[in-house]
Amino acid sequence: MIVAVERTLSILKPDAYAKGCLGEVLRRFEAAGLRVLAIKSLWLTASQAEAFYGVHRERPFFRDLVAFMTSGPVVVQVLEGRDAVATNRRLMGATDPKKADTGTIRADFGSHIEANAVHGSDSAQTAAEEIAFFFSQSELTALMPAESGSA
Ligand code: 3AN
Repeated sequence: MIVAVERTLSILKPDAYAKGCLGEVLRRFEAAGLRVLAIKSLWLTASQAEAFYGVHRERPFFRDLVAFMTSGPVVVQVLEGRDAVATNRRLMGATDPKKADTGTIRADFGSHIEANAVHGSDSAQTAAEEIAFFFSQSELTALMPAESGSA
């Protein structure tokens, strides 16, 4: 099987931030071989949350989702590694924490389908769009070694 080194966008949601499990969740990413390429904390505005979850605009839970995502600070990070999109989704578990496999992040730290601790891109294409939503090109290259020969 061919596995690709790729990037994915991960969000530690307001419930995870409030619970104080940020370190443990990041530890799980790293233990699974995902490197944190860029990371920052922020408090989403309603228009940012609406734009980020725009694909769900017509869903009945959209207003509640936006309210929840703007209820406190979040941490957003770009994870890089082999098969990063699938690896992250495997670590997260199912959207509904009650249906998530034992030992997954959502099973351990999620409360219900809305307050489910983490977000992860669902495809490489979505990941590229979601990464660009939160991170500028210079933020993504900040951890690259300086060009050889430069002072
Ligand atoms: P996932 O985050 O697992 O890819 P999506 O993309 O289907 O799930 O849903 C995006 C977010 O919308 C979920 N993380 C969850 O917070 C919320 N959500 C999804 N389905 C429901 C639902 N039936 N009721 C309330 N919130 C939902």
